[in-house]
Amino acid sequence: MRVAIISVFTDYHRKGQHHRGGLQPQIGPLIAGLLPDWCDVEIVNDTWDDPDWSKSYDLVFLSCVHADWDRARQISHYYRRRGARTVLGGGMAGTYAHLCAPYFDAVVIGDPEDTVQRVVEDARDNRLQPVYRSAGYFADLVPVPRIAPVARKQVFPLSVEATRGCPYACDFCALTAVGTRHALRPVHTVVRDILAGQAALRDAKVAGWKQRLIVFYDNNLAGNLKWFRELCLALKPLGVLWGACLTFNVIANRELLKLMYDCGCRAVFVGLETFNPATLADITKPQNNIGKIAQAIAQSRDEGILVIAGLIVSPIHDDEAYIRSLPDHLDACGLHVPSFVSFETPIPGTPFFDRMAGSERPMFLPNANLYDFSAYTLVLQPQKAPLDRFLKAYDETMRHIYAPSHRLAKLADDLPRLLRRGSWTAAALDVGDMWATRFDPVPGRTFMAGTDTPPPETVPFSRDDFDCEAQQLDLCSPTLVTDEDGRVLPGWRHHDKVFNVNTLRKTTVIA
Ligand code: B12
Ligand code: SF4
Repeated sequence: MRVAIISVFTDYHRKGQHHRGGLQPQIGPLIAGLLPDWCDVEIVNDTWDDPDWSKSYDLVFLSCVHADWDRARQISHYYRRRGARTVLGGGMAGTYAHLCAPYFDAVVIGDPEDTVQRVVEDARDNRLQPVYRSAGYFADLVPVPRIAPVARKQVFPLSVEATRGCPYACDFCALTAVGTRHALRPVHTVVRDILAGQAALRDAKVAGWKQRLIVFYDNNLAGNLKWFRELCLALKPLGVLWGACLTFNVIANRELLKLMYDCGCRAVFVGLETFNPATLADITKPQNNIGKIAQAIAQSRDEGILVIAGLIVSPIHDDEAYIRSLPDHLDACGLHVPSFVSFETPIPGTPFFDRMAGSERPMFLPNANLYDFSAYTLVLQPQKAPLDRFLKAYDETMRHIYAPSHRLAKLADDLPRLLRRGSWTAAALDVGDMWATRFDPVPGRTFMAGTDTPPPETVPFSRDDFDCEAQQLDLCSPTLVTDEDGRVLPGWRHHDKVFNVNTLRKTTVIA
């Protein structure tokens, strides 16, 4: 059976470019590892390459974030017309299965470990079901991911996922939409995957330094500190260097930073989010502490670990003055340049989305399309500034933060500290990050939902691909989330939780 696993992507900078940065979607290698030998498997990361439109498949698995869903349903239609059956999984599929069902032969709700095998067998036996629901996380079913097929299409090919979910429940996070859960894999199975990954990369003749550099793809690798310490100690004898996403409390803990460096950590991504206490209180992120950001960044760098961080701008609590003060805050805390400053975005299904949708006053901008929910287009009406002034302040501040001179100033501050500690890898990552991180929007971008530049990516349909004009119009028109008054359309008001804390079979699995 010819099977494709496609991670769908639309460029949120609206240039229609591929994203060939350090982070690449890992659902392909994971599903490929779950598929039986009788499947002829192809992994397509749309981030890196377009799908091969000349090919046909028997079964296509698709994965997408919300903003890429229109492209996912178009790709689904394209391959269905060429004989494939298609299956969507991921957060949008799990929470809005009723909206997804018309465009895919099947929808998977939840984890792939206990569903993919059933899907593929049912597809082979011509009895594919419309919905597959995972019964929970089965750590013992997690396969060694098949990274070899995408090894040459990732800057850092040794990618590992050691946990699932996150113990926190930040109000705006896509994980909170599917339901808070946190599961840990026995550490020895994580080591198994690293060794197997290194062997696969050796066979694929991938450069030696890439075989030592691990990117952990967990949402929060240090959600359980006891387990995290155990993992660090297990990594030490492997002589690997690694980076991961984790939370602020970790970089605020100097002893832990020392252990992490000693065990190979060289870079962490932390969602610093905001310098505005009102926004921090609103997003329910108690692990962040604005007063300690400067100290945490300084001690991380002094211990040889590069902090890469993202910020959000809140349309609810931030005003023009705050947005314009961001460069000063960033310089004062020593971060200087974040990897992104995006708009706090109510991803459909999150508590934040429900709160905004439930407001008596329309909180959203009119005619917001689902593709606008990428976090790089404003979808909410600013509450503390007129819309045009809010967006002007954002645009001007972004130009300031990402100016070449500012990026160089960051390096001038970081590199001596990192190199004093002998952390050459962190220094090199910093240089690479500052080279790649920039703000140069395409002409005509408004950053405003309903009027912003549409995604230029296309699927090469022909007229024969549609039964009628109505079908073509439906598939080729963007999916609206709000009406002309900025109210959320009825289809978006109802959504499901994938994981219910009260009914979870297993939330934590420890060795
Ligand atoms: C790689 C990555 C990216 C890449 C590629 C994204 C892409 N579109 O392909 C880049 C760097 C481009 C990116 C950008 C952004 N990202 Co991003 N990214 C990730 C990251 C780190 C890894 C994804 C991954 O491979 N995970 C491992 C795989 C195995 O798991 P998974 O994809 O989560 O899927 C699980 C389930 O959903 C399910 N599943 C998923 N698909 C399918 C399909 C089938 C068939 C089945 C059966 C199951 C299934 O199985 C998995 C296990 O349960 C995640 C965080 C994370 N750890 O997951 C964030 C994450 C996906 N990103 C997120 C965000 C917010 C962003 C940004 C807005 C950040 C920013 N401000 O810049 C942007 C914009 C994204 C956009 N297009 O709108 C959010 C979710 C967004 C959403 N709408 O759902 C996440 C979850 C981070 C977070 N905790 O907030 N990102
Ligand atoms: S800590 Fe990060 S991953 Fe966890 S719920 Fe909050 S935003 Fe999401």
